[in-house]
Amino acid sequence: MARIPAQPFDFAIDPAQVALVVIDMQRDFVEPGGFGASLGNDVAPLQAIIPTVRRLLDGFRAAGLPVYHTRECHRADLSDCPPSKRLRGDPALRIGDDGPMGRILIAGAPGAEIVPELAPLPGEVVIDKPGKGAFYATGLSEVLATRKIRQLVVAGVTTEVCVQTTMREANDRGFDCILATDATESYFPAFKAAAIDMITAQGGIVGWAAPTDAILGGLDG
Ligand code: C5J
Repeated sequence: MARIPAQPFDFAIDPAQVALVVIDMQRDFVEPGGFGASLGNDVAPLQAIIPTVRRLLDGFRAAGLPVYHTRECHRADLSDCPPSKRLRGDPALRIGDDGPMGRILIAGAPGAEIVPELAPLPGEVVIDKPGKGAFYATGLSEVLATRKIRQLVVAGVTTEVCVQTTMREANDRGFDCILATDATESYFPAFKAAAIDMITAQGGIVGWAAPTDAILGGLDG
């Protein structure tokens, strides 16, 4: 088992039990002209992590290790999008409304697709999730159990929303999680920093954090 230098202390990565989970690198969150940008967010920092997320993906693929992708999206009839979710945010542009890249966060809409640079390869599992966490109302637990995965490297957007929620869900289910700090991003730099602090505080109450190079070095080791 290789040791990855990480916060709050080294992470012992076990290639037999580890998987990469890439959260919601979807056009509507990341690309100019998408949902996130339409709400007035600067998407440039999210776009900037695409090459780093790609390096993580390529490292896991080259090592023959499992990779999972998630997409935040809903059924066309919105039966899986409760008012507690749909009615939050800007009333001018809500989940299910017609947006610049099709209906906002509806399965099958162009904006709900993963950015082409990070497109899943044939055979890679894509988890469509109606919640912020990747475990809520999805088959992710079962998929990971089938492969006997116990450790997750986590990347994607946004750090303090879907990434952090997924790490908390995973930790409660017994997974050791490490966040790739330069392969995750937020529209709000202070929220990203705070999320990393919250994850790693108190002896790693939610998990670990390390840059991509350190994680890939652990795969090599
Ligand atoms: C948000 C996400 N921020 N993927 N979604 O609404 O973090």
